[in-house]
Amino acid sequence: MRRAVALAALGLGRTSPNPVVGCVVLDADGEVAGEGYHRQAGGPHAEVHALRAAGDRARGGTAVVTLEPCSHTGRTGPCAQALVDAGVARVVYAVADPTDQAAGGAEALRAAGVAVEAGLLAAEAERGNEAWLASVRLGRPFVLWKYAATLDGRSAAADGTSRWITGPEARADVHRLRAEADAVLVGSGTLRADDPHLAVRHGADGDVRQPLRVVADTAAATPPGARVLDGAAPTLLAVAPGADTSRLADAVRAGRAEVAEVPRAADGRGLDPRALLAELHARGVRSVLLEGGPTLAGAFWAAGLVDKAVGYLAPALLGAGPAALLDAGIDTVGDALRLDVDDVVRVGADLRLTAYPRRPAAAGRASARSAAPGNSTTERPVTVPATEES
Ligand code: AOF
Ligand code: ZN
Repeated sequence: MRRAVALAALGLGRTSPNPVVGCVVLDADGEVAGEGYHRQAGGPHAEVHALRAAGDRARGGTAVVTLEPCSHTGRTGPCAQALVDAGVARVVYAVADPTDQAAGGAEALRAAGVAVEAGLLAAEAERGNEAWLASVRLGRPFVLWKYAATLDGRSAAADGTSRWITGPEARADVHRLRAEADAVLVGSGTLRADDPHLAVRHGADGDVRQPLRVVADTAAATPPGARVLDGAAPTLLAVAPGADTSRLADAVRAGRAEVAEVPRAADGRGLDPRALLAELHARGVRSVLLEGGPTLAGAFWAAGLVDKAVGYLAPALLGAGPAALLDAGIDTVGDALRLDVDDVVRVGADLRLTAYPRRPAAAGRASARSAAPGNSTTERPVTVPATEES
């Protein structure tokens, strides 16, 4: 199962709106006969890849899958039936399928005489599929807030400069987060200050799937020359209803950006974060990397819409300049948003801290908790390995 979870992770960022799934088929002697993972939505499911690789050796064997095999005919046939047809004697899966559409695979397998076991390494498999599981349970994309700050919590200096607070290793790590996300989101303030590109750097093999670049651009003020409008990756500009989009017309006409109207927040400041997530969800986005800036992040935290936080902390001090997070609707320390630290590692000269909100969104709180198992059940010690992460 651990191998199946690792296989599933190879699909991160490529399978939306579908889950990441890994599968290992063992032959009747318990030897690995075939492996597979879900590579892209609409393509064969993990079980089908693994069964194909195993061929006749699947007969009398065991299929180990990170997610309950599906029982529906969607874009591909039911995996439960494919497992039965291949003569698999036993199926071990980690996490039950939470969708109405595909659930019921375990029952179908049992009815066909296959031995079925559920829950093996469920916490690890849940973690590996946390974005998709949360999106199914919450009905909106999973939101990962990423920030970089100095040890005194500042993301820019007093003069507004913010480039390269963290080192190259941390920045490379951010590209990994981007590649795993369906969409990368920034506010118009960050766009104006940093003119970020938001695309994923191509690796040596050039095999990279670009996330949707999204700008919360309330007033449609993105300059025509902004780097996000370069066509290197799809771009969505979310604007308030009735905003004057004439500045964006050229980019839209050239197919370098799309514009979507999203309702304003109730307080009139910026767009409604929940409505923005709904717009993205409707476009197939199941995970969002919220990259900044502090105002937009504050609005998401205030709305209880952040599911996970990754902070890159540089061993540097500024003493003045904006904080990594601005107004999140908190006036008194008793109302502080508390998080549970999942892990802390060194990344180059910097620290990377991963944490889950202890009290997630009021709506769907229980679901959000169960989507992040480390958050509730498994307390993990905080360790800071001396070795650098590559
Ligand atoms: C996958 N990959 O490896 C498994 C899935 O859109 P469809 O017809 O491919 O069906 C998608 C559903 O099938 C998905 O939401 C999940 O419930 C189930 N299992 N899906 O994309 C896989 N095993
Ligand atoms: Zn399937």
